[in-house]
Amino acid sequence: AVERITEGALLLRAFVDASEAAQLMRDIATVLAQSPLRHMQTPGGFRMSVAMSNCGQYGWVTDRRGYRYQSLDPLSERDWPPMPASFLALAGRAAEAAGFAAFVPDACLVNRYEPGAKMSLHQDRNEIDMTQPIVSVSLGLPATFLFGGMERSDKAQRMRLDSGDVVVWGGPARLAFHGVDTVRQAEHPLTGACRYNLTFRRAR
Ligand code: MD3
Ligand code: FE
Repeated sequence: AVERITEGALLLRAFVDASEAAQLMRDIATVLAQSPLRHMQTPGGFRMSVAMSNCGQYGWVTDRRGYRYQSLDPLSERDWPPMPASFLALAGRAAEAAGFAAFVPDACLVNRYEPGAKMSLHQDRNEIDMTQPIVSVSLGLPATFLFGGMERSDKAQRMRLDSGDVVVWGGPARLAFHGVDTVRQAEHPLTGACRYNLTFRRAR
């Protein structure tokens, strides 16, 4: 089923089936064996509750110096791991279903939420070409996604994202404020006690 969240944003419920999800989890493990999850620091000096890693040509990082994309993993000082074929195929298929032809992401941020983790309202504005969509894939524990407006002070809509749900953000929605409410303790057969989110972007 496809739901329109707002102009430019489509929610593809249960877009990922169980066998594809299992393949994605194997490929996440391969990525994380090379570039482990870590709790990055915000420019203000706070430790993020979400643990992150990346794959693809560029990775999103934050530290005391700011938010940015870079081609080297600051932990390993090596390239990020390559984007697995399963990731590229899913991102392209989801973007196409939402009307974005030929989406080829050069960055994939892997977010892991343990119970208690959250992501405060923010905009994604480190990418160069804002006409390129962002594709996000949820796996494991459910979360309440917060979708605000174009101003930080706009009241946020809340929506539940379940394992297998995919959202494609483009057009006017691309610069909307968004976040994730605190993930609640539970167990999921795919991931155990956590939620993974893959966000596919065109950084450069
Ligand atoms: C709306 N991640 O990594 S994915 C992020 O569930 C991020 O981990 C959340 O926000 C997560 O930056 C939300 C959904 C999402 C991703 C990018 C967006 C929504 C977006 C960009 C613009 C508008
Ligand atoms: Fe975001």
